[in-house]
Amino acid sequence: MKKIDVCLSPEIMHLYNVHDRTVVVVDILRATSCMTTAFAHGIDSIAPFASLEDCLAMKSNGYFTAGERDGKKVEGFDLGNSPFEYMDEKLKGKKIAFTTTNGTQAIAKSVGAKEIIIGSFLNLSAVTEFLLVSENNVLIVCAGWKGKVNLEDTLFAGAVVDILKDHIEPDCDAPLAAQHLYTLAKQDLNGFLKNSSHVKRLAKLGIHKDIEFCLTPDRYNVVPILHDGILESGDWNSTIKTY
Ligand code: 3SL
Repeated sequence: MKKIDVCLSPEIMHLYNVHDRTVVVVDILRATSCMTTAFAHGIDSIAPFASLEDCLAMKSNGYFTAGERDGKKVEGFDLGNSPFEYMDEKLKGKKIAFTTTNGTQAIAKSVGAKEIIIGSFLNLSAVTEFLLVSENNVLIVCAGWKGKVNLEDTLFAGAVVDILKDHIEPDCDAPLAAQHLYTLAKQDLNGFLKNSSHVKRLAKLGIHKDIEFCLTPDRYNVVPILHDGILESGDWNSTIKTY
């Protein structure tokens, strides 16, 4: 049977061997939810960067620059980190260079994996179908917040483990812990996360509608996949649910 593991923080990535794994990078609030939304709305590709400078430099190559630091849009960037910004018609067919506090750092730390895909509640079923069909072992990498564990990424990991439980064997206790947590939370993700650190952080910035949107399962049928350092949309983009 294939194996599934969950890395609860990018700080402990060194404990995992990713060479034989499909890594699912997840940053529910909000980086990977934005990426999923952007592909569902027709952008061409996303180049993820850990550093602000590298991201900004892509402007001269015709890229839109996008992302945040500490939740706020970076000065001089074209776009911030709200999924609603990525629904804009003018982005169709465009290339985006993207950097965020945690999400794109987690992608950088996953390099070396057999395959890297992007997960969010928005494309939960598309991701689990993708993993089911693939022969690779799986590692879900939770972006967390500056090296610390967060609830929303852990809940997504738990949802994937729960859906795949009859097909993939947990590799250690982190997948089981995530699954138990998801079982407790799944009836009301919003309510469960009410007092979580990043929900409170975003609420202080007045970003309530993003939270609700990012916690909605299965809005989109896309699976962004990293090829030579660039995220592209997989072949799963057949039935896009309209928002
Ligand atoms: O850290 C990240 O990658 C972001 O998603 C954080 S925020 O939601 O924009 O604050």
